[in-house]
Amino acid sequence: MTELILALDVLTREEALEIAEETYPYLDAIKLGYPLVLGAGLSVARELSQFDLPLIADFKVADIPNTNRLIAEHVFESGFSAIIAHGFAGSDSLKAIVEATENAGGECYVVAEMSHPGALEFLSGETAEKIAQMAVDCGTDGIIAPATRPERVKALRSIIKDKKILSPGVGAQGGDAREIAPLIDGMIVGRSIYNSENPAKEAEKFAFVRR
Ligand code: NUP
Repeated sequence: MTELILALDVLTREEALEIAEETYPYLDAIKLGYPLVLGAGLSVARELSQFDLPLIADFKVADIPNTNRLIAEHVFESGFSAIIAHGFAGSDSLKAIVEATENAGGECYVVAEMSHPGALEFLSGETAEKIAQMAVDCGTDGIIAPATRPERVKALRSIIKDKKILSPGVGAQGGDAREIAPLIDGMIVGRSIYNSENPAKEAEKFAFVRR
């Protein structure tokens, strides 16, 4: 079954807790990124841990190895169970995160190809495939690949095989949940759920599609 991951990109602690409270029965994980953490502080992760779901830190970490390690250690100490890194900084930078991830017993995902149109300018095609291969070689848990381009997800799957593909871009960015669900391990959905009139009902719909 494809997991449903809520991208909780609201800007305040109150909204985050409210949406999480409404939707958590339908979710397999919650992904937090800069919008919420900059708005509410990193401590919001501890507060969200009350819903007993894995928390993914989408900080797309892309620095030198030492800084990457410091960031990853801090992320895992703050209550997250997974971290998302960029791959373009190179294998030494990625290995530093993988090491910190293993020490913390967490998971690490690498962005192979992004879901928005501009991704095609730099981070797609052969580069994305090289990043996917690096994700395998460095021992990560999987990659992030675009729900907006199912044919690219299939190409990347042939490289990463049984590692996980988490895929954003469904709904607000135009990706189709039914088409992408069978190709991936986790469907990341943000605005279609948290901006809807009834987030719980919307989350339930996505939870149904992913089966
Ligand atoms: O390639 C990516 N595309 C993408 O949308 C990599 C990501 N991490 N994301 C994130 O997924 C994005 O930052 C947002 O948190 C979520 C998609 O949200 P939405 O388009 O469903 O609102």
